[in-house]
Amino acid sequence: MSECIFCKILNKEIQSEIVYEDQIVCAFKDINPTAPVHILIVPKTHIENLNAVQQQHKELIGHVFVVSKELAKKFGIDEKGYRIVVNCGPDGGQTIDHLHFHLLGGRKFSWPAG
Ligand code: IU
Repeated sequence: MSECIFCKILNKEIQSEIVYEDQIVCAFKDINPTAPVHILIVPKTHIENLNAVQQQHKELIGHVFVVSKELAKKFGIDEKGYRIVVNCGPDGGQTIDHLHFHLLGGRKFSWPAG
């Protein structure tokens, strides 16, 4: 049994507020939202982070972005805009070692990132 907390969420061993799911990804509300809309889009395959992405994952990564824009529309943030964030490694702010994409919206974000 995987010790990865996101694998446990995907396997429904840990409860989460799932907003979308298919054979490739699962999307659920972040438990500690930093924006009015804060959804995590998580590949069902356990990939540690962006450094572990391989050629074979190209379709999966593309699928994540198609799902992201559909969720942006569903949650009403597509017109004003939104941000997709992938944190990688300690300096990137990654805290969960299972590749995930933050979909953030509902407020204005600053740039450059802090
Ligand atoms: P990060 O990019 O690895 O830092 O993001 C991990 C996110 O996972 C972070 O925003 C947490 O609030 C979120 N999260 C969650 O939604 N549910 C959980 O059970 C745990 C973390 I642990």
